[in-house]
Amino acid sequence: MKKIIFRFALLLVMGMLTYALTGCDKKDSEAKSASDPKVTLPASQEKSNDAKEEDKADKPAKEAEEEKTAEEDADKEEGPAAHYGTVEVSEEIIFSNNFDDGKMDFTGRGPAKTQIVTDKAADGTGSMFVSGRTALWNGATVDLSGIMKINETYIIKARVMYENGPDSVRMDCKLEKNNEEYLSFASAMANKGEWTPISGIIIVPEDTVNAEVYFETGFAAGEMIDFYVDEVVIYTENAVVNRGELPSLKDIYKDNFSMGVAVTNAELSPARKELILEQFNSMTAGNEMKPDSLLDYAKCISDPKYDDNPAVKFDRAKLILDFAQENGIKLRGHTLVWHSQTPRWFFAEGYSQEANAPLVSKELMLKRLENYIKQVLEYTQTNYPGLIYAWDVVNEAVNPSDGAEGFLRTRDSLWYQVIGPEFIEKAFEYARKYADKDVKLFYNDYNTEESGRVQGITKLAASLKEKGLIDGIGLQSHFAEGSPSLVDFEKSVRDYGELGLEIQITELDMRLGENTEEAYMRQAKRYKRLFVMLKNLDDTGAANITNVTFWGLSDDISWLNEPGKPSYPLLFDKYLLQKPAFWAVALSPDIPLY
Ligand code: 9MR
Repeated sequence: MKKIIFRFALLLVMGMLTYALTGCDKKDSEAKSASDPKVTLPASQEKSNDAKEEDKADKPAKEAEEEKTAEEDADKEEGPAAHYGTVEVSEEIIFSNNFDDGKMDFTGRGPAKTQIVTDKAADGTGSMFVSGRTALWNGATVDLSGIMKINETYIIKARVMYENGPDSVRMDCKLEKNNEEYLSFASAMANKGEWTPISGIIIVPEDTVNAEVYFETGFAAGEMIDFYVDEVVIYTENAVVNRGELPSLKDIYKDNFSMGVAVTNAELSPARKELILEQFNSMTAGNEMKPDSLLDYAKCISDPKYDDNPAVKFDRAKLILDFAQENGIKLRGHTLVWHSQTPRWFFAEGYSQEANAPLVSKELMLKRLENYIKQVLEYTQTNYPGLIYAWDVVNEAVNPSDGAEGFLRTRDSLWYQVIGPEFIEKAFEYARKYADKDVKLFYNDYNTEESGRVQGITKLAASLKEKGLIDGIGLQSHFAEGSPSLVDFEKSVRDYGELGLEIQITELDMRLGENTEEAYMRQAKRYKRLFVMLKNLDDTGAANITNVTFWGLSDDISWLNEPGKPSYPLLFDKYLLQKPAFWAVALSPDIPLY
């Protein structure tokens, strides 16, 4: 199975049309500071279609006509927007069962029974009938251990149907990964008596021991209905991508800020590495340098000498640290002190993992804090000198809705509960003490444009600055299509900029509810407005923006994706093909601001 996708041909035309209809004059409060700077694009993209039309106006009609025909021919071959790239996808089926030829790969789960029937079929002559269920989890299962591979992405398609029971029922397909834990693979609402398509996608997690794929009904069922399954196919996609010649984001913004991307170990495939190195000059570990990755539990409990001097390990971070070092790409360190992704046992007496184990004294926790920071910085600075240029020393410590003094996060922060509000200053003090002199220390937070957070963060950062403990503020910038307002965002960046600290956009993404070409274009325009604004703020000195980091490389791997509900927030799609959002960030004239 092979198909070639010429991407965004239609979309480019739509974009130009929108531009022609609305231009840049459209009244929208976000337009205020935005201009549309021209950047140098590869020769094939140097001129907008408008400019090409103007050129033609000067030529004799026949010549222009011949040229137009030649262009149309080229378009037929490559697609009108060839610079959006192509992808050739081949599918490899790893499992299929259509129940037409007597082959039955499924067995019953629990007391359920599976059998082939020939009086019902979504297609062909047979289907699988699942009956005798006494619990929701009873259903039909097939063992694909050894066939489904860890970290590989699989797509499932099947048809399901039931005849007796409620008017509609949620049908689920799941992957059991280690004899007890399971993940959603596909889900669909089926109406009584109708064959319903069910499809989904899964990346097999690293801790998978066995891979059992099974069908069952969801809670909506109410009763243990019998059901039919047919036309089951599970496959992987291999894509040969031709992105064409892309401008490099790190070059486009070299006079303003470095361009970064967050990656996790699972994402460091050869194709991804190549794209990262082409486009970015800064990286952040998405998870591998957080306390829950670096703390070495086994060692911590192995000897009382670790009680105030927690042991750390870098085996999970190594892949990213090595890749960055070998390729001369700098790292943002993320993150030393955070209420989340820091195990409770780190705060507990004797590093106990008991749920209610008593927490240590403030004095002991301050020692653990200092020594943790000391070791993380010493290890990275010794083994990877000069690699980490900035650290998020404290992450998300402000939370106005907790109602505490200084707008600090209290309710879910063991740092606050064990040490009190001074944990923040202490963390910066220790980081300053052990960090090499060029390493920049950042306070990092989300929803940073909200007025309460602006107040809380400004107050905190101003006080740290007075003591010489902070160099910058990290604005995570997890955006949606409609929020935050770019007016509010710009105002907050100006406010933070006035503190005279560096500003970094540390976790940028923009979630979408759908992947239609219209939605991609709306996203692209908003990305463009944002980048025009950021460049302008930096050019005019309103804020010293030193880095912009995307929280992920491609849409298929994002913290925003939920099972069955992808989010499409980034610059590249699942094939690593550039989206309109990429051209927007590259400031291509093909993407209008509105
Ligand atoms: O991207 C990270 C995701 O893989 C983790 O599951 C999640 C757990 O909290 O953390 C994500 O990264 C977060 C970052 O460290 C801090 N700001 C919010 C990010 C998105 O949740």
